[in-house]
Amino acid sequence: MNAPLQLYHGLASTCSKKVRLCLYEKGLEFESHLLDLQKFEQHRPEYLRLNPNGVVPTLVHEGKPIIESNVIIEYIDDCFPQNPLSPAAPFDRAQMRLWMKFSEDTAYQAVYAPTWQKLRSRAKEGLAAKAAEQTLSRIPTAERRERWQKMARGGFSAAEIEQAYERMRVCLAKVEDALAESQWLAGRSYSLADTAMVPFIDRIRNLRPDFLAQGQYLRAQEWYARIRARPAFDKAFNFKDDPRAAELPNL
Ligand SMILES: N[C@@H](CCC(=O)N[C@@H](CS)C(=O)NCC(=O)O)C(=O)O
Repeated sequence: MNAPLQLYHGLASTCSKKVRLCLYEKGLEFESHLLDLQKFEQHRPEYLRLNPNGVVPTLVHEGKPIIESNVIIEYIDDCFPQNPLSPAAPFDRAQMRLWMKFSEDTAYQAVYAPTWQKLRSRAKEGLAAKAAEQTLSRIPTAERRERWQKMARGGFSAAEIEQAYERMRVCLAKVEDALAESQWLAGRSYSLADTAMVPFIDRIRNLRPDFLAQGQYLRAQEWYARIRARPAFDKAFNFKDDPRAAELPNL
């Protein structure tokens, strides 16, 4: 472990994609530690010492762990002045932070249930009758223990998946509306607002391509295409810079 920046992350994880996108936009090198989330590597004691919530991502900078994807991307932008990703005007910065909050409060909530459902079969070993008790006992927060317990018992209900789809439409409509004014979500340039939101729009597109078909949400689609065209996108979303990437699922 020599690089000043160490990233503990998941290949398919939206929150990890957010951080990888930020690191590549800033042109920063980092050492990768991919975790297999369906093999519950995020609950290993050595990882919990870095991230007591037992979730990815975690960035370790010069030996100090930073958790929470939105906090991490702001931290990166604060530490490394090249290619600034926060607008200069205080009002635009406030908009940027509101988008970051929305990405966590609504966009993340829109995608996690269908995402977990899709990857559930990979977790079956750890959730099988005999193993489940031990797997669940290692999960540090009640919220995640309940979620994994639900997975062990058969997954999310049709109503919960439907609620997620409703939230996806809310996200798409909000992005679409915001882009009536500008090409980017906060201010006149690409910022952490776009960085925080694009993994969720990408995931919605993956889970429900029909929501973006037939000429719907055209401004959001053009925004997504603009971000995809940036070199950082491919590096972050089709991440290959770790031998483990070949053995893990991506979405
Ligand atoms: N608020 C946290 C959420 C992190 C999170 O939920 N990470 C997911 C992957 S996107 C995870 O680690 N899931 C595995 C688990 O919950 O056991 C952040 O933004 O960093």
